[in-house]
Amino acid sequence: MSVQPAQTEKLPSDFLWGFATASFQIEGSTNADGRGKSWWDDFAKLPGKTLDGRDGDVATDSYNRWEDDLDLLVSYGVNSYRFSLAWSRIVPLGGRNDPVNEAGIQWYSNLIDGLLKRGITPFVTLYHWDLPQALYDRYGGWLGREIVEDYVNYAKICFQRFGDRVKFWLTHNEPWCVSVLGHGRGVFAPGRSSDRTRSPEGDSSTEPWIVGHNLILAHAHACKLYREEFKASQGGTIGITLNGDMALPYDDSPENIAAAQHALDVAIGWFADPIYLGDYPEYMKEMLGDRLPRFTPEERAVVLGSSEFYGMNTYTTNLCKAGGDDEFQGKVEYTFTRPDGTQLGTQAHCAWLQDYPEGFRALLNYLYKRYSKPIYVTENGFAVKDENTMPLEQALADHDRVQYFKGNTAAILAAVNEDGVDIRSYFAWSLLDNFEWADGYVTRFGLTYVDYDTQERYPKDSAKFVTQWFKEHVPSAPEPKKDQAPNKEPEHLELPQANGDAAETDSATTSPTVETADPTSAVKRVANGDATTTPTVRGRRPAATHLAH
Ligand code: GBH
Repeated sequence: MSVQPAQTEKLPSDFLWGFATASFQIEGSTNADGRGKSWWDDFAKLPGKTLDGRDGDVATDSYNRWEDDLDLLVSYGVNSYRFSLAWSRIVPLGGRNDPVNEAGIQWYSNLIDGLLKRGITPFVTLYHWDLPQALYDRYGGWLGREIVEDYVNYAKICFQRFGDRVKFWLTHNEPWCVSVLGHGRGVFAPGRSSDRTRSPEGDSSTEPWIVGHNLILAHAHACKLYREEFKASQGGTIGITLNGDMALPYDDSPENIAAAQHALDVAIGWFADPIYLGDYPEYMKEMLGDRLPRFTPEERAVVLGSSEFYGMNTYTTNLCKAGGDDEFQGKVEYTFTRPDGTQLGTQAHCAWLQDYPEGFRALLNYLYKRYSKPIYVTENGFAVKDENTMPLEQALADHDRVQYFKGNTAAILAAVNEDGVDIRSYFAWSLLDNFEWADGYVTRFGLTYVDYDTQERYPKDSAKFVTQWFKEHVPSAPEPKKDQAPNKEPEHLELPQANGDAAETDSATTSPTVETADPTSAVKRVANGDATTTPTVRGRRPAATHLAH
């Protein structure tokens, strides 16, 4: 104990860290084992919907390569992995009276067992944007109130079949995106919009708000079911994860200070205020009038307090100026250019993303103060400019992404230890380069490079940075007394990730020996046994592991 570094330099020992993915972005095999269509299957194939004209039929082929992917996670030494379930693999037609697909359930069951066997805690999203196509055909998907019952039925099947092993549940990923990008801007499936050059149908002035309302109700009823029927016996936790970037006023003018709050109200408060505080933000009610659905007292009772934690996906910070007529940004204009002409941070490949760790720390504080919930950071990541056109060696030396994670890990540490924010997880987006929705495969968010011609995976420098950083900052769980070797220095100890769950699988099974997928061998471990630390690990401490002020 006494040789531990000062407590302020560490995160709690039960801190979950790892990488995140989503079913449609990695699985491919869209026709395998009875999977039903999702609305992204055909949408991606329509002309002009993805930048490179490519779709999700193969993606990173993770439906076939899942064991390699899990071994990659082991080579990284993570203690958790966030992934999503494809609703249409489990209930191919989606509805509450439709057949259940045992082959789809089996595939996820194997994945979950594979994680536990490797000592990795599964963190599971029920819905990451891949709605069963049949539900859209039947009643317009999230536009129809019936979706609440169908979603709850699907959630129930997942709790019944996986809840013995899954203790961390996310209902939805980023409902703002489903509402706005799917039904307002029309850039994501189902592509609805008032813009008739984009879509033959849709009403951007009403549909996003209806969709958002139904997403909130579906989430809330799934949480209610979990708490009433599963939580006591299964002992897990459930919540929603919201996208949302920090909003700072462009300058000191009162209208721009107000604008930054309006931006937060629509980006985050739209969903978070009803769920954690009981109603939509006043600003949204004013802006939208009767286009914004209202909660009945019965609905409010289910919605308020439904999420047990704050699930946080965040990428950047916007400078906010009052004005414009974009309701999806709260009638606020975003810029990265400061009044003096300088840029807020390093520009990513996507126009909407610059690196600004101070904003990440500010947002952690804002959310903790406003919603008073433990925060699970479920996504955070960066796409290096033009990485897709670089030769492999150059792409692997992803300096800008390393800088991004250096800044944001330091921000996490400061928020926990200096600001007192209760943060319980960090998942970097993403384990792999993958299908980046409307960007196709052009924009790469992976900390592992994927060569789409061969499906080979190559760890980027950022993967080495992040894994090393968390190994140094999340203390290993205390070793049981009898096993304690008196002369070992704490930093040499690497215990298998002990989350209790692993014990539920057959511990007599021979642990697979993992040939590390990392050609540099910076991190190399043996699954579920005594982890080995290669000398290179200790020799490769990155410079900026502590807050640089
Ligand atoms: C996440 O969304 C997703 O969960 C994940 O699937 C995705 O791969 C990852 O990010 C990387 O993009 O109004 O058109 O300018 C990120 C949240 C919110 C980021 C909307 C882009 C502005 C889009 N996104 N935001 S637009």
